[in-house]
Amino acid sequence: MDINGNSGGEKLKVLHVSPEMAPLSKVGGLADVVYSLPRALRFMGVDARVVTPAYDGVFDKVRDLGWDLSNTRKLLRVSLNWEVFTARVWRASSGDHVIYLIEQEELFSDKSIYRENLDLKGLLPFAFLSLASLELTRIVPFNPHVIHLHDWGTSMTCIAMKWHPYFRRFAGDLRSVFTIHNLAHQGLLPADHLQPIGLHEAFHINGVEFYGMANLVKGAIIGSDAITTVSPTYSHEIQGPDAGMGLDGLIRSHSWKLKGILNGLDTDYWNPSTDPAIEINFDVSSLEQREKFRSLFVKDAGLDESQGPVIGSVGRLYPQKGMDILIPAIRPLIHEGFRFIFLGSGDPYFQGELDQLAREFPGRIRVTLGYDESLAHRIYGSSDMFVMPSLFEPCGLSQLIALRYGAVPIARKTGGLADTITDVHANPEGYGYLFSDYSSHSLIRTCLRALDDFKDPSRWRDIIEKGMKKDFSWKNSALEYVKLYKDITGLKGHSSDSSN
Ligand code: NHF
Repeated sequence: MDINGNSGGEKLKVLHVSPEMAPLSKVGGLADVVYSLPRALRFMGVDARVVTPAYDGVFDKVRDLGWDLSNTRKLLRVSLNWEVFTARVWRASSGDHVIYLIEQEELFSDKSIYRENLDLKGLLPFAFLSLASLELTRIVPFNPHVIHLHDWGTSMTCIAMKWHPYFRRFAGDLRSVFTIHNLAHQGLLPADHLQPIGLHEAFHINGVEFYGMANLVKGAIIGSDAITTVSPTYSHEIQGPDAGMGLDGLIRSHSWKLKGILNGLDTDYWNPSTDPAIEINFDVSSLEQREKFRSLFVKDAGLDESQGPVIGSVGRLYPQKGMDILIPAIRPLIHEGFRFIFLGSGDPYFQGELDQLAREFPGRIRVTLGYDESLAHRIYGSSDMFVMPSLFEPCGLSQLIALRYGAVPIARKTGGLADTITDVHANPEGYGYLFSDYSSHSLIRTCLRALDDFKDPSRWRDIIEKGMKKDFSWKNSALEYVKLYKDITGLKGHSSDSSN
C-alpha cells in the first residue's frame, strides 16, 4: 500500500455504519468517532464513507452546516416483522467526505436514538439500518471492500452476512470489522425477536444464543472478520471477568482477530487557538491568554474568586463514569479549597445529588444539567484540572480534549485513560494524575497530589505544557485501521509499502 492507501492501484473502500454521527446526531463518543475516523482515513487515500439515519432535524443541520445534499432517488426496501419498509437514500457531502442518509420516517423519528427497553419496536430501526446498509452497496455507485460496524446497533449487519437467508450472499467479497465502543451494551433480546428480523438461523450456541436470550454482540464477535476496540488496554480488559461482562471467555477465544486501536481526536475541531466558543484563544505558547480566559469564565460561571483549583467535569452522569465515587469526594475537596464546574445529565439520583451540593456550596460548585456544546468547550478551556474517575472507560475522548485545552486530567487508570495519561509522579514526562483503586478515598488523595503541584506555579505550567504538546490526532490510529483493512481484504500493496 502506498501512503495514500492505494493497494496495487486499487483504492480501499470502506463503508462505516452507525446509528449516530456528529454533528448530525449524537448520544455519545461513538458519534464523534464516526465523524472523524472516516475523514482521517480519507486523508490517507481510503475512500471511507458513512451510512447513518436521517432523524428529525438532520436535514436542517446539513443545510446549516452548508454541506451539499442531494436525493439519490434510490429506494431501499427491507422486510422486517412481515412488513416491507422503504427508505429514501440521500447523499450529503462536506468536501470529499460522503455520508449516505437513510430517510425512513416511521423508523427514524426518535431523535433520542436508543431506548430504555429493547422491545421489537425499539429493535426495528437498528435492524433496518444494519440490513439496509448491505442493500445500499448494491444501489449506489459505491462498492466497499469493508463494511465497518460500530457497537451492537449495527452488529446485525455481520450477523446477517453469516446467517440471514437473503443477506448472507453479501459475504462473498465484503469483509466486516466490528468495533466495540462499549461492551456494556450488548443488544440482549428475547430469542423470539430474531424471527421478525430474519436472524432466527443465528440462534444457536455458536451464534447469538446467550443463556436462552439472543446477544447481538456475541453474534458479531463470532460473525465478523475482525474485531476492534477503542484502546489497547480495554482490548485486554474485556478478556477478563470484570470488563468482559459475561463475554470474556468468548472474546478470549476470538482474541486472534481482536485489536485495540486508540481513538483519535479531531484536532481541527478541538483546537483552543481557533475555537469560536472561547472568547480568548490560546495555545501552548500563550498560556497567559488561557489564564485571562480562565478568570473571565470562572467569574461568569458564578464561582467565587478564591485561589484554589477549578476541577471540570463534562459528560454523562452514570455509574460507568465513576459518579458514585466522585460525589462523596466533593465535600471534602471543597473544604481543601477546590471548586467544581459540572456539565452533564443522566441518572436522576446523581443529578439530584449535584443540585443539592450546588445549593449547599454556592460559589464553590456550579452545575449545569443537560448538554451545551459551547459551554463544554469553555469548561475544557478554563478548568485547571479535569476529573474522570471512570469505573471503566473503553477510550474516553474528554481526557484528550482536556489535555489539548490545558486542563490537567485526574483519572482512574482504566481502559483508554490508562493508555493516554502518564502520571506526573510515576514518570518525569508525566502530565496527569492516575489512581487505580475504585474509591472516593483514592480519588481524594490523587486530587491532593495534584493540589500540591498546583501550588507551585512553574511546576504546574510545565505539567500543562507537557500535556498540551501530546499528539492525540487520528494520524497513527487511522494508519492502524488501514493496515487492518488490508489484512482482512488481502489487498496488499507494493513492495515499497511503508506500512507493511
Ligand atoms: O471513547 C467512543 C466512546 C469511547 O470511552 C468511550 C465510551 C463509548 O465509553 O469510542 O465510546
